Order: sequence, then C-alpha cells, then structure tokens
Amino acid sequence: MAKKKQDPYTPSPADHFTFGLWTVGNVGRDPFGEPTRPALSPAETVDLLGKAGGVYGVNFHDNDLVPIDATTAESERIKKDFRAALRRNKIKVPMATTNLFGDPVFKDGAFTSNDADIRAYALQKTMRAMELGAEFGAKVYVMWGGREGAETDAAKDPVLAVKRSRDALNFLCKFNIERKFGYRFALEAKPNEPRGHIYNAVTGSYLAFIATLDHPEMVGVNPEFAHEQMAGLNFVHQVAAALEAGKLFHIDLNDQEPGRYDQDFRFASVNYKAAFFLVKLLVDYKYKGMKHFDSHAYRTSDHKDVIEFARGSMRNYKILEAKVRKFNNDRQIQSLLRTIDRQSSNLPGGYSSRAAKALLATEFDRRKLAARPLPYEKLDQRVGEILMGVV
Ligand code: GLT
Ligand code: MN
Ligand code: MN
Repeated sequence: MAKKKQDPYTPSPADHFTFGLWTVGNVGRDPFGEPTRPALSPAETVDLLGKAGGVYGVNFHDNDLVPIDATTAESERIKKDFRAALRRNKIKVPMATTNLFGDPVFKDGAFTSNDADIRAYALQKTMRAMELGAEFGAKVYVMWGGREGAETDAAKDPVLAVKRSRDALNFLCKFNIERKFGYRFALEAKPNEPRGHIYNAVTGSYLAFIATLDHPEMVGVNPEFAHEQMAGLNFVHQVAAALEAGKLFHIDLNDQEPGRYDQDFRFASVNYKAAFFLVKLLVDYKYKGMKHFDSHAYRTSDHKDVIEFARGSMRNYKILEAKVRKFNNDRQIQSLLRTIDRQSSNLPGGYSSRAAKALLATEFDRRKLAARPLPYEKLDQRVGEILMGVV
C-alpha cells in the first residue's frame, strides 16, 4: 500500500505551539448565558491537547490548576494527576500566570487597588503562583492586568497606579532572583474589558514602563493579537516595536473583529492578511519563543469540535508560514522590493560636523524624488493573490 503523504501543515512540538488550561478548557460561558460544555479537569484538558497532536505546552493561571479554596490534600491530588497527564502526553508547562481578576476581592484591581491590604494579597498570591509555576518548570511568567483600570477616573489616581505597578514588579523581580526561579516576566496590554479602561492599553505603554524598572532585563511583553485589534490598531507594528527592543518574551495568538466584544477567536479565522504579516514578522525576525493560542472555541462547539479548534489554530499558523516562504521566494515581489529600497550616499551613516555640513550643502531635486515610482498597488495585489491561493 502506498504510504500516506505527510500533510505539510501538521504541527510538531518543535513549532512551540502552546494552549492554556483556560483556553481549550473554556466552558462557553458568556455575559448572557451559562456554560455550554462540561468542565474538564486539568488532566483531562491535557489529554484533549494530546489528542489534538503536535502541541508543545500547556500554560495555566494558579487557579486553573488549583481552585482558590482547595485544601492541601486536594491540591496535591490535582497536581499529581496533572503531572501524570503531562508525562503521558509529552506536554510541557512553559508559562504560568496569576488569576488577579476573577475573585471579587480584585474587583477594583490587584497591584493598583486603592486598598493596601488587597495590594499585599495580590503580591502574596503572585508569589505563591510563581512557586506553583516553578514546580512545573515554567520559565515565562505572564502578567495581564485585566482589572488594573477604572470606569471613572474619580476613583483612582492614574499616576499612583503606575507607581504601584512598578513597586509590585520590582518586588517580584527580587523574589524571582532570591528564589532562583529564572522567570522572565511578560507584561500583556489590553485597552478595555473587563474594565471600562485598562491602564497600559497597548504594548508600547509597557515598553516605556519596563525601562523604569529596577530589573528591566528580566521583563518583556506578551502582546495579544486581539487586544490591539479591539482598538482598531495595527498589531504587527506593536510586535515589531517589542522585537526591535529585544522584549518579545511571549505572544498570544487569536483573532478579533474590531469594534466587537472580546471575541478571542481561533487564530487567523478573521483577519487573514494581518495574521499573515504577523507570521511574516515572527519568521523573518526568527522569533524563538512560545506561540500561545489565547483563544477559545465558539460557544456552539462540543469537545470534539474544541479539538478541531486547537488543530485549526496550529494549522493556520503553519499555512501562513508556507505563505511567508512563498512571499520571500516570489521573484515578482522580490524584484518590486528591490526597486523600492533605494540607497543614497547623501544620507549620513551617523552624525559628524562634516556630515552635517555636507548634508546642509546638498541640493535635492524635490520634484524628481517625488516622481520616483512606488508600485504598491502591484505589490499588494500580488500578496493578495498569494494569500488567496491563485499563484
Ligand atoms: C485572560 C485574558 C488573556 C490573558 C490571560 C492571562 S487570562 O483569558 O483574556 O488575554 O492572556 O492572564
Ligand atoms: Mn484576549
Ligand atoms: Mn492573552
């Protein structure tokens, strides 16, 4: 019998695709309706990822694994089952994080709460969650300040919020050093939802904030596709800024229509073109970190369809990777790009008094420069044809 040809879009652990317990474990609750899928235990969730195939890792919030009110005995049993599931499915835990948004105690934020006892509790909960993540070998620690924000700016001082966030991060970096966890922190921005306004609305805000920390080298970002997309911004540009700064420690992949509710759709299920340019950026700049699908299946899906959701997420990434190769090897595109990239000896490499003097003395023919062709219509049409599969 002829051997079945391997599908070129089949994922493997070498792709570093990861999911969260909260993503494939999502039960389909929304603000208007109850769960539509039965809850899976953490071990069962790992088995589901094993069935999807090719998954590298599973990430968790402290309370995705161990419920907030679990006894020590319950917690030990859950961890034992989870560890066994990780082993039998050959799945790792590359990232951990803290749930600082679900419990009512965090209704007005955690690190930026007006209540110093709540700020202390948030620090303690994070330290314990860091211990939990380290038990499973996590090396990236994500911080998403979902409740760090306000509906009315009468309630909280936004300058103090920045200072309080810095104090918390500085404290946790020192804890990380003292306990030798070896974590790299990855800060995740979002403009709104669940708060009316979340502080640090975009990835770029965090890039500026990181530079003010005691240990900036230990802290980077975890941009999420849907979060910049929600605000109608260009996600690729935010990721590019993070990459250029050496701060892309982790990435959350999903999809979202701008101007809608927080959809967390399957990666590349809506915005093919933006997803393509994102994958191109990650491929061209050799991003080596985890590619985490922070999304969930439609509320209409059963567990069987959740597996399809997981497979589809990875498959879409692999398909877009193949499209990137096509773009990078396409003769028409490459020749157009060469025409566009014009070099000139008039542009100084760096500053010197001589270079400044020479530049001041140079005569430019403004009209001639303006008349140089920029065939971007042709270029973009070719990209579209590659994406639509006709070339
Ligand atoms: C939550 C949020 C995500 C964050 C997770 C990490 S939790 O699902 O919507 O964007 O990445 O706390
Ligand atoms: Mn999201
Ligand atoms: Mn996310």
